[in-house]
Amino acid sequence: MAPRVGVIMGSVSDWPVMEHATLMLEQLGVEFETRVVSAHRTPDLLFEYARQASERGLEVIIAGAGGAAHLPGMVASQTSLPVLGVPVESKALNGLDSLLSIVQMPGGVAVGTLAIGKAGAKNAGLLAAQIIGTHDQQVRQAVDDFRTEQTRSVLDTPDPREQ
Ligand code: RP5
Repeated sequence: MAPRVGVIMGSVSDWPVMEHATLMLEQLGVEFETRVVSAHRTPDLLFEYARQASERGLEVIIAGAGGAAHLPGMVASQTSLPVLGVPVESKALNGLDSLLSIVQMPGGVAVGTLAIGKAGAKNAGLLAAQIIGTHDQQVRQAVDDFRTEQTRSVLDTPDPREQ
């Protein structure tokens, strides 16, 4: 099946975080591709990837980056597909720099910014599936089933000492 979600990241060093987006997509049965695309080190590739994304059949792009995290915003400038930005923890500032770089977009070019790190990557996968679920009943059902199971697992172990 052709990928429906592009999971891209500024460096291979982002993979341990961004992998959590792909694990969620896998769990929900959404096809995806993964690529290293750097705003600073491979700017031509960034433009090519973003401009071709829609015609290649992608429906959502998840972009993770750390530090001076320009990748999500620059991708969003080149495509009207929804772009979900994941701030990756940086060594110097723990990801606060990444978060602010991604979230503070100028009005008129939208990036949906998630939480810093693993939770953000996981939720980016989930949100991508929810976006696709607006027009794909099977994916919507997979999201609903995931949430039902999540609720059940919390209710089944109400005592934290029994975890
Ligand atoms: C960013 O710089 C990447 O997204 C990564 O989070 C950060 C550090 O990259 P490496 O020096 O580890 O390749 O562009």
